[in-house]
Amino acid sequence: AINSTLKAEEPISPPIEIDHTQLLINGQFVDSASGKTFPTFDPRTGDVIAHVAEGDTEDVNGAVDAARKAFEQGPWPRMTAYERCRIILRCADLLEKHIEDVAALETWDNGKPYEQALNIELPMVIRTFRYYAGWADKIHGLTIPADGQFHVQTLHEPYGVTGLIIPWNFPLLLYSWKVAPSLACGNTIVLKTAEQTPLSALYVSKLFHEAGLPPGVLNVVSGYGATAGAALSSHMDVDKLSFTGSTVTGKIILGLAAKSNLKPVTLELGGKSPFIVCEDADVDKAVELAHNALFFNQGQCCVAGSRTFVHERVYDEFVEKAKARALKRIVGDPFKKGVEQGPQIDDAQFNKILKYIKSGIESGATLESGGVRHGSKGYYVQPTVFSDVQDDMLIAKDEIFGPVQSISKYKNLDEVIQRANATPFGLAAGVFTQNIDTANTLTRALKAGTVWVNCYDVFDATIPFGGFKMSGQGREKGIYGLTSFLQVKAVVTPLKNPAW
Ligand code: TXE
Repeated sequence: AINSTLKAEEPISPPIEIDHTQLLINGQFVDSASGKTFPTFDPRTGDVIAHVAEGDTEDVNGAVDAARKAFEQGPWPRMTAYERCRIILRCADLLEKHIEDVAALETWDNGKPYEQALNIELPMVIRTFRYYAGWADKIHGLTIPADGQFHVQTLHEPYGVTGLIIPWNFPLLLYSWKVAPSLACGNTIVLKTAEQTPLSALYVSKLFHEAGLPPGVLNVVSGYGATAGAALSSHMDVDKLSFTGSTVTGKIILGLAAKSNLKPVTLELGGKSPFIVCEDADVDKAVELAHNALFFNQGQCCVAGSRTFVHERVYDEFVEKAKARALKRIVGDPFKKGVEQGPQIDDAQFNKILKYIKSGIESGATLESGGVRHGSKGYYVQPTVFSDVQDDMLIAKDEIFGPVQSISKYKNLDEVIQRANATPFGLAAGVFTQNIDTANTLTRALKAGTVWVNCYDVFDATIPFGGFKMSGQGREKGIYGLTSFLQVKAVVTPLKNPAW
């Protein structure tokens, strides 16, 4: 069991005992069919935390069979919606009871600050489960006054077996955005976690079985993308896919879905989100917001405000203060109290980020702070700020997914609108102004799935989230996230006695 007496201020090494490393299929923890395992690493050191069962095609097939059986013959879609609601609520209660253990597991596997996992993310996960539990008995169709003598109604039905593929940057939060609405609608699930962070989903899915989830409803297959992920995406008996990850992988998954059974796909992909600081902005507040918009979660956020556009009138002051703020950022062991930034997820991401920093320097941006690794072990990167960033530089175009802030100067609103939209991405945008007309102009002009005005990273369970352009298809959270797990059936019945 995980040591629940863990104190945030005491870095723990080795932290905790890992209970669950096998695949979870049909309510049972089992080894992979091949018997193979893969290591998951502690990003603080690069040391192996545990060896986890490595799922592949045969395991995915078994998990899909279990999910199919649970959907066609099991109690889950047949019980009353209120009973489903209560099971999901019990899941949330159990998660709340074990919140410290789960947060510790998340930090250990991912490297995110323990305080962030405990106080921000896990409460959001619990809230998401409760939010969607509440929807379970409020899903209903319409009656439609069609032409002719017919009674016409729509039934909003679950798809059946849903395949969920999630990344490593917010393992449990993204788990909740997909698992909770899928369950509320009465679907069954095969979940493929990211190979970097398989642990917390196994722990929490086990809790959910304790809460009364019938076997086969929620199956978890750990493993790699090109094997287990591809097998799930191209499976002929998966009815719906929901994926969060890179745009490159999103395209592959859409292709696999099209080539197999044409299953519908929801995609939440990468971003290069503009954060626009207008000339009338409160600079101190804007600096703090822009800092968090970029550096939160080690910069590993799909919505990271990774293009900071600052009006020329406040530009110099902004750059000075952004640099000072980055230099103050507390980087260190994510289990220590007060730490704002832990290590990046793995050596691949670490090296990718350092390469982009090098390219920023070489292309002529001004390095204001950071620029190198932090310490000598693990995957820590110093908070890095570039100013004088030009739109054609790689650091202004590609998703870096690390603690690298890029600041550019602009002169007027039309120019910044054009530049902010000149990207294939369209996930989010931030607007910082005290002028309501400027805010209204920007919120309408920006091509992004979310625009935050004088705030950033507000992620309530009720607010729809998703991308324009190559940042994705469909929406998660809120009622939009629910409907993406439902299909509509029109039922038409002749009226025998049209007089009534
Ligand atoms: O992502 P992948 P990676 C971006 C970010 C990051 C880059 C690469 O820029 O630097 O992507 O990260 C599974 N069929 N984002 O390589 O490949 C994989 O196993 C089916 C943004 O980690 O997209 C994992 O479970 N599945 C993003 C998931 O896809 C496949 C969050 C995500 O991995 C697969 C993460 C395949 N062929 C990275 N290949 C965000 N939107 O927040 C991989 N997977």
